[in-house]
This record gives sequence, structure tokens and C-alpha cells, in this order.
Amino acid sequence: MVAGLDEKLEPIYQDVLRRNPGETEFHQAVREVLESLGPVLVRYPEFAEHKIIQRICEPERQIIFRVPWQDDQGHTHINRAFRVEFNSALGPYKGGMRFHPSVYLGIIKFLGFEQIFKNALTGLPIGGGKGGSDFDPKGRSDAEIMRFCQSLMTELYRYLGEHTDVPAGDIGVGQREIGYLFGQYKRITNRYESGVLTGKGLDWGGSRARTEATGYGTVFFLEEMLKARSKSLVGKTCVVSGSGNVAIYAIEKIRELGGKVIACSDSNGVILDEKGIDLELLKEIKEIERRRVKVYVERRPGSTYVEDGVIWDIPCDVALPCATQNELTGKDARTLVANGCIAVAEGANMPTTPEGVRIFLDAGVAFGPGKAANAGGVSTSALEMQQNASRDSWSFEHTEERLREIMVNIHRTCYETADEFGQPGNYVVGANTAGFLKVGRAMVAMGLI
Ligand code: NDP
Ligand code: 2IT
Repeated sequence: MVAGLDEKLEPIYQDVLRRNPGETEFHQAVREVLESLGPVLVRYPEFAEHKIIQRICEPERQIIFRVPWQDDQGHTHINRAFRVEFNSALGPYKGGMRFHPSVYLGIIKFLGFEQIFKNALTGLPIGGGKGGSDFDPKGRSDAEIMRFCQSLMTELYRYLGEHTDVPAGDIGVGQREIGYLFGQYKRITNRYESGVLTGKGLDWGGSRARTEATGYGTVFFLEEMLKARSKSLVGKTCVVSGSGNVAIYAIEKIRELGGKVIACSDSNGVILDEKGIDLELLKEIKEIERRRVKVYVERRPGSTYVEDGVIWDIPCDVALPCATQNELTGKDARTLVANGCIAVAEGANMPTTPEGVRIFLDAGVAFGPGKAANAGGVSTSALEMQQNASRDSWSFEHTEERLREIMVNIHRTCYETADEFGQPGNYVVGANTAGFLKVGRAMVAMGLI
């Protein structure tokens, strides 16, 4: 089921389709935002007058380049890398780098587009950008990862800077990769410019709580959604898809707040552990050994693994998609609703298909869209930039408290904006509208640039 677009917005969307052929994820992300903006254009005609929507849909700059590298056997490989500098109305371009074989321009543009509104919602001075490569890090040695990162940065460095464009991690890019990227940037530029990348190690300019921030932030947002309905996480059964950075720290915070996570996954299969996922074991397998999630069942009696399983078939009160785009379909949403699921918070970017979102909203499920619910990662990246700029280093407790306040604020902004635009409880409309208003107003103020 596709919702209709306002008559002023339909031609803009058609133009996006025509100008960006084949980029289906980008089309999906644009459409989802435009579906919320009809009433905004009626109330604020200046946005149409200044063609703000058309300008927001066109990246300020797109960089595509070749990344040649050698594996441990001396064989040469060629990958393609991207950096899409989407919008700098609110600050330097900010957003992660994704290394995954599925990466192409349409994925990076959808992520960069989402990032504009997400970053606006944080209330911090960051614009939107995203990058990545079709490089597959799975099974690669540290030395291979290092050579790839060095080769990528040898081209990318010229577009970066603490006031220009500040990458971070995403799928396939964590602290190890950020280390190699930072090392090469430092070497080429001869500058110790800490603020040029975030997600750094704690010994060399990283922020405490950045590793945990996306997962923790998603759960803080979830907690606020439940509070707004006079409910809490205590005693709730949860499933969390994925088993990477976002999933692991979402599981950790759910556990701290009294919920029980009984399932997680990777792209090969699903783990079910009715006693509650053993987080220490999961961290050991994923963070230290870098192995597949199925190893878990060998070491945890009573748990089961289903190859190619669908995690959303497992009955739960709360679902957190924390793996990748379009991992939760309309069919999955129907199953979750039928099984009594009351809340969904998107740790991943655009993990629910448009049909799935519609089903959750129609069923009255508390639904936190990624650009609001997972904004804790980039928020803490902005806190890392603050610490770097003042050559300071905050405690974990202080940083986590700042993160919590930011997530509470984002929730309040989305909630109040949805109310104001006649869609109470609809965080999709709230997030899209509030994010757009902030960026749009800045763009109008800055003139035609
Ligand atoms: P990781 O690389 O740490 O983990 C990714 C997880 O998702 C893995 O379990 C992976 O399984 C699974 N996954 C990835 N691609 C697919 C796929 N095509 N099909 C099925 N499963 C897949 O990444 P993150 O945890 O950092 O990122 C997860 C999501 O959260 C992404 O959507 C990302 O954009 C979003 N996000 C991340 C932030 C961050 O700070 N890191 C901030 C905000 C959002 P496998 O190992 O089998 O590939
Ligand atoms: O999708 C995201 O917000 C991220 N991958 C984090 C971006 C960042 O700059 O920390």
C-alpha cells in the first residue's frame, strides 16, 4: 500500500525518480519524508518559494573513487568508494562509512538523506553526509583491512576536515577501521586533527560511551515511547535483530532497564535463548573473536540456532531491528502485531519497509523511526567533536547522561511536532517534520547556495 503524495510534492518526487534512476533505497527514503511534508508546505509557503525540498533532495557534492589494494597473497583488488556530502546547512557533513558488498550509490544516498534529518533532530551543529564502499571485510585479516583503509583515505582525505566533513563508523566499520583511517589521514596531512573522524579509540581522542551510544540511545528513545503510554520496559520480552555494534549495546541497555532479550541474529541465522541472551558470551564471539553468531549455541546450553530463520516470527512485546535496511517487511509487521508486539524502535537505518511502517501505525504500535530512535550514535559523535575541540575528555557517566538528555529531547520534539500537525503519536510525521523545519529554515536564512 502506497500513501498518496500532496499534489505539490508528487512532481518533485517524480523528478527525484527521473534524476536518480535505479537508486531504489534513495527513492524510498525520499518518499517517506515527502509523505510527511504536505501540511508543512501549506503552513510555511516560503519553503516552496525557495525550492527547499528540491534542493534538499540533491546532494551538495558526491565523490566516487577507485580503491585499489592488495590481499595477503599479493593479489590486487579494486573496490569502489563513495562519499555523499548531502547538506551542510547546520554544520559540517557528518555521517558514517559503511563497508558491505551491497553498497552502491543508492544506498549511500538513502543513508545520507536520512542523516540530514537525523542530525537536525539532535539539536547539535552537524550537517548530513554518508560514505562507504562495496568492500567486503568478512574473513579479511587485520593487515588487509589496514591496506584497504589506507588506500581509501589516500583519496578521501582531500575532502575531509574537522570543519568540512567528519566520517565515523557504520556497518563493517568500527574502531579498528577508524584507527587505520585516522592514521593515514594524520600521515598524509601531517596534522593531528582529532575532530576529523569520530568513533576513535579512547586513548587517542575517542569519546567514552560512543561505542555504546547508538544501542543505548535507541533504548532510551524506546523507554520514552513506553512512558508516553504509561508503560515501561520492566518484564518485557524483546527481540533484537543483528549482533553488531548497535544490537549488542541495545541488548545491554534493555537488560539494565529490566527487559529480557531472547533473540538476536546475523545475516545467516537467528539465535533463540529463552533464558535471555548471555551478553558477555555474545560480546566475546562478535567483538573479540569476530565470528558468526551460530557459535553461540555451542557454548550456551538450551539456546537454539535457526539457519535462515526469521527473527520476527518469535513472539515478543518489543522489537528492535538493528541490522540493515528493509529487514522487516509488511508480512513480518503483521506477524509481530498478531503476536502482541506493542513497540518497535529502529536501531538500524530504514529497517522497516513502507508497508511494515503503515501496519505498525495502523495497529497503534509505538513506532520509533530510525532517524529519531538511532540518533544517539551521531549525537555522541558530536559530543566527541566537542571534546576534541576543547581538548577535553569526559567521564562515561557524564557522556551517557548527555546522550540520555538528547534522546529525551528528540522524543519530546517528535511527539510534540506530531501533535502540532494533527497526527498524535505518529513519530514518523514528528521526526520528518521537525527535522525538515530545522534544516529548511537554515537554508532559507542562508540564501540561494
Ligand atoms: P555492524 O557491522 O556492527 O553490525 C551489522 C549487523 O547487521 C550484523 O549482525 C550483520 O550481520 C547484520 N547485517 C548487515 N547487513 C545485513 C544484511 N544485508 N542482511 C542481514 N543482516 C545484515 O553494524 P552496526 O551495528 O553499526 O549497524 C547496524 C545498523 O545500525 C545499520 O543499519 C546502521 O546503518 C545503523 N546505525 C549504526 C550506527 C552506528 O553508530 N554504528 C548509528 C546509527 C545507525 P552479518 O555479520 O551477517 O553481516
Ligand atoms: O547512521 C548513523 O547515524 C551512523 N552510522 C553514525 C554516524 C556518526 O557520524 O556517528
